Amino acid sequence: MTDLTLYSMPSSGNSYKVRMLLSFLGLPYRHVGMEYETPELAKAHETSTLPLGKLPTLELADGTRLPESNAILCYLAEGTDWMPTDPIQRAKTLAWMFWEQNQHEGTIAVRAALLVYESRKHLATPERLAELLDAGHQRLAQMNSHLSEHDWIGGGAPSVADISLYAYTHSAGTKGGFDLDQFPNVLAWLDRFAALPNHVALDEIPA
Ligand SMILES: N[C@@H](CCC(=O)N[C@@H](CS)C(=O)NCC(=O)O)C(=O)O
Repeated sequence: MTDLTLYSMPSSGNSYKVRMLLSFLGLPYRHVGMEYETPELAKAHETSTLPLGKLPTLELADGTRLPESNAILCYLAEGTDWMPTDPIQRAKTLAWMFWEQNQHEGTIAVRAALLVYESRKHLATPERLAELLDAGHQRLAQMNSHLSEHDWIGGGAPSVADISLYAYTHSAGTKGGFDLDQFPNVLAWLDRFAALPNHVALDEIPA
């Protein structure tokens, strides 16, 4: 029996972030998977299972449900090596996580979603794809520049900021059509991250 239940979308990077940290921390959890446009997700909306109407949502032992991937990462990482205690380091780590949501996800994940999900394909006009390609490459260039001086996004050690940014960057080439070869520091960081003990792949879903 486990205290944690994760409502998550198997194909989504936001849900992947939480599955990744739960694995790094060795925390057992019950996984409730819901894909786009499935009866399970429709039911979750009808019954208001998801506080902000989105996945991932983490349910704690007392029934509290936490939404927002990066907020869940912060909750789980509290008191562990994944969240810096020094206020400046912590603020820098959080800054990258806010940037992930307001700059990175909206370009890199959105372009991949337009190409991958059937229901979004009608929105994938050549103009929109070109605009997102350019914007995504700019975001990757920012990461590449930062990673020329740091091994990890938050600085000297892996943190929740790395988990947050890894989720959609690792598949930016394969799903989003971005040219990662232009960004060698990003590629080296992806390899470093994937070599961490207990790293899980996107499709490694608990039974
Ligand atoms: N900012 C949120 C985004 C959550 C989000 O948009 N989740 C999508 C999957 S990536 C979802 O739940 N879609 C299902 C729906 O909207 O019905 C987070 O980081 O958790």
